[in-house]
Amino acid sequence: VRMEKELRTAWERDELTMYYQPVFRMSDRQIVGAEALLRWQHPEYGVVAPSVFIAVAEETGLIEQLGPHVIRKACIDAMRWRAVAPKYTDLFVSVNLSVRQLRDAWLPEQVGEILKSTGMSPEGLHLELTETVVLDDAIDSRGLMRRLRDAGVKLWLDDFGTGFSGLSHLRRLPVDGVKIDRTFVSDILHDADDRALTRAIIGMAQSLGIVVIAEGIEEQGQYELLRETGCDLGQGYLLGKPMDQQSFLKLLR
Ligand code: G
Ligand code: G
Ligand code: MN
Ligand code: NA
Repeated sequence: VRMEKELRTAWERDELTMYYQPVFRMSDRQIVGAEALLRWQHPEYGVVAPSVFIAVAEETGLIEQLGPHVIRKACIDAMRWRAVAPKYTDLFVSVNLSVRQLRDAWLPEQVGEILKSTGMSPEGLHLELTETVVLDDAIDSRGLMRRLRDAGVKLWLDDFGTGFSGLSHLRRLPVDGVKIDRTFVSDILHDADDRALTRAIIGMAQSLGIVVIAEGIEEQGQYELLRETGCDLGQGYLLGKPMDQQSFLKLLR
């Protein structure tokens, strides 16, 4: 209850900040975008992880206000990255969406309004959904996903492989890309099964014509193996940790 109250005022008190983790093109290691990751800098508890407060925000319905705030802020920040240099004019920003947000039938309209008012190009906004969201029967997720794509934004399937329900359902989902979960990436050099699964995901994505992103790349060897296997994009501590807007702008410069 206390956290709920505090979370309610956290946004107004500027305690919630957006961190950005750069996403790289594997072939030439150029930055092509960044994932927005929310942080709560609490005056007493210190940094509260999103795994804790996003759950609270979902249970209390606060996410319905917080969600659009996050998308808007991400678009505003991305417009600033794009102004840094000509080679960055197409940088994308990706935002994580929770289950509850996808239950909100107004989401596509809200997203449309945010794009218009911030001037962000639709294809520069990527939304990350998890398999559990997509497979939730209580939501018309496919209908919502189609409406979002009609607005021009890109949809990514996050944490792919964890809710493993077979690669085949990927074919039926209206998504533009998949993110290979970092639990597979972390053992890719030592575990033949994880390597095989990663290869299968990449092969499947290629045949469907969708983008593959590997997350959690921590070692040079993992990077090279993924690049050789045909993975398009990557992120991870090896390449860049989540950082605040100021630091991200500095990195781009
Ligand atoms: O870096 P990290 O600890 O921030 O992220 C932990 C989890 O919190 C990830 O699963 C990430 O998807 C989620 N997360 C981070 N920011 C947001 C956000 O703005 N909205 C939602 N729904 N989830 C987020
Ligand atoms: O669920 P989602 O994929 O949105 O969560 C991203 C999470 O992964 C964030 O908590 C982010 O801080 C974390 N992360 C990003 N890169 C790495 C990495 O290289 N190693 C580890 N262990 N975590 C990472
Ligand atoms: Mn994510
Ligand atoms: Na993920």
